[in-house]
Amino acid sequence: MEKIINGFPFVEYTKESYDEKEMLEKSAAFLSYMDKRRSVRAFSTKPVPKQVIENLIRTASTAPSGAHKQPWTFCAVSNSSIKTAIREAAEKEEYESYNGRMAPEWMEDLLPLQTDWHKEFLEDAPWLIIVFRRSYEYGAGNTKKNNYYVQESVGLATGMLLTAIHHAGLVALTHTPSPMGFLSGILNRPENEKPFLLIPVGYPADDCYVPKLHRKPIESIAAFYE
Ligand code: IYR
Repeated sequence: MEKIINGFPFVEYTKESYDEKEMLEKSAAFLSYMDKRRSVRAFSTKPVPKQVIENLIRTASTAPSGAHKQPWTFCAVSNSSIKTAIREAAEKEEYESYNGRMAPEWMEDLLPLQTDWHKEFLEDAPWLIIVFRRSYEYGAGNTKKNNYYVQESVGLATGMLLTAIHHAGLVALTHTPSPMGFLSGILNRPENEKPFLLIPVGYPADDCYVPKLHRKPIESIAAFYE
C-alpha cells in the first residue's frame, strides 16, 4: 500500500514480528551466532565470487543514514597488483607506527593481539573492501551538498557489512592503517571521499588462531532503568 503524505510518497511498513517465545529463541540464537564472529588476520587465498561481495555491500547499504544520504562508497578490490600496492603503502605507514609513532601505552594494549607492521593479509585475502565516507556530494555546477552524521552512518553500514560477512560464512578484519590517505591515491577516489576502514574479506587460513578474548558481561555494558 502506498500513500502520499504532504506530497511525499510513503509505503506501508511490512511487519516482521514474533510471539515472545519465538522472539526469545531468535534473539538468543542470533546472540550465540554473532558471538562467534572474530577479527581474523590469517586469510586463505581461496577466491570468493564477486556476486557474494556485491550482496554483502548491498546489505551494508541498507543501513540507516543521516537524511538517508547513504554517504558511503565501498571499493572492492580483487586485482592483485592493486592489492600489492595497498599492502606496500600500508606496511610503510605501519612500520613507522610500530617503530615510534604509537605511544608505549598503545603498544602495550596491542600486545595481546600480537599484531606487527607486516600485513600479509592485504595480499592473501581474495577481496579488500575499502570503505570511504562521503563528507559531501557534488550538486549542480560543482556546488557542495551536505551529508549528515557521516561518521555515525558509515560506522553503522560497516557494522552491517561485518554482520553480513559473518552470515555468509566468511571472515574479515577491520584494519586501520594510519594514516590511510594513500588509499585515495591508489584507488583514484574523488576529493569528497575519505578512507574510513580497510576490510580484507575471505576464508580463514587452514591454521588460523585468534586471541583468546573475553566479552564484557551485560552488567558492565548496559544499565537498565525500569
Ligand atoms: N593499525 C595498526 C595498529 C592497531 C591498532 C588497533 I586500536 C588495533 O586494535 C589493532 C592494530 C595495525 O593494524 O596493526
